[in-house]
Amino acid sequence: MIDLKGIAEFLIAGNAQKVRELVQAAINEKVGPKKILDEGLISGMEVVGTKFRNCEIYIPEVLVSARAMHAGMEILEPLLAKSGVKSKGVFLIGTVQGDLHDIGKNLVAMMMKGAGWKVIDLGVDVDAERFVKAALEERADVIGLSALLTTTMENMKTVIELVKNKGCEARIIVGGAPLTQSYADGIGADGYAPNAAAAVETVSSLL
Ligand code: B1M
Repeated sequence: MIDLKGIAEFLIAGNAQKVRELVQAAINEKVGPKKILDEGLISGMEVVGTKFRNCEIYIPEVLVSARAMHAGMEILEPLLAKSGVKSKGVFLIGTVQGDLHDIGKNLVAMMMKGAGWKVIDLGVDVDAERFVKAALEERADVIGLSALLTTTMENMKTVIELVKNKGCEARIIVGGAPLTQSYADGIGADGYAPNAAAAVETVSSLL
């Protein structure tokens, strides 16, 4: 009996070992990788996102669930690639130039991956040229900019301007502790999200 619900439940509980075992068992039983992804891993990560947004769980629990998600994805990813399953789109993310904070950015990346996006993480201290070059090369649908410092959040505007000047059509979402919706509007971002769960919703609403 294939236990896709169990995969979701163990992912929510952050049990990477069990997620790995159940994903492998489902593959052995010839369940399609897309079905395992949607009804097991993504379904579990959606619950994690909702609980996080409602403050029923906190960052450590999300990180543990994300680790369980990775454990399942490690097995599934090659099969998904082989079966030609399409991701929801390409999401490029990085922390802007001068800023080394990456915990929040990593959470957003994990949640987006959990929601079925191909995520390209450029890391920290990423300048505008690198964002644009990568967005064009990878044909990014959405670029995510993270900043934790009041001094570096200004660098988001530089990225947004360069993206537009270079004719890159990717939409841009911004986030990070010092950001607000009105700041995001002021610098011409397409979207703003106050947390990682909201980022998934905002990105989906942009396309
Ligand atoms: Co730094 N730091 N820090 N720091 N640090 C802050 C941000 C600060 C508020 C602390 C303080 O003074 N109270 C302050 C900023 C003040 C300001 O600008 N007004 C500060 C400072 C000043 C500094 C240094 C300048 C300190 C120094 O050297 N004198 C220095 C700067 C280094 C640099 O970046 N160039 C520095 C260094 C560091 C460490 C390296 C030690 C470490 C970072 C480690 C790492 O990230 N790998 C660090 C840490 C850990 C913090 C605090 C304590 C925690 C940040 C964090 O990870 N929060 C922070 C104080 C605080 O916030 N309490 C602080 C948890 C994380 C999950 O939240 O990143 O906000 P957050 O992400 C959230 C949302 O904001 C949102 O979703 C996430 C999850 O829900 N989000 C997005 C984030 N990115 C998003 C992108 C999106 C959407 C949503 O779309 C793309």
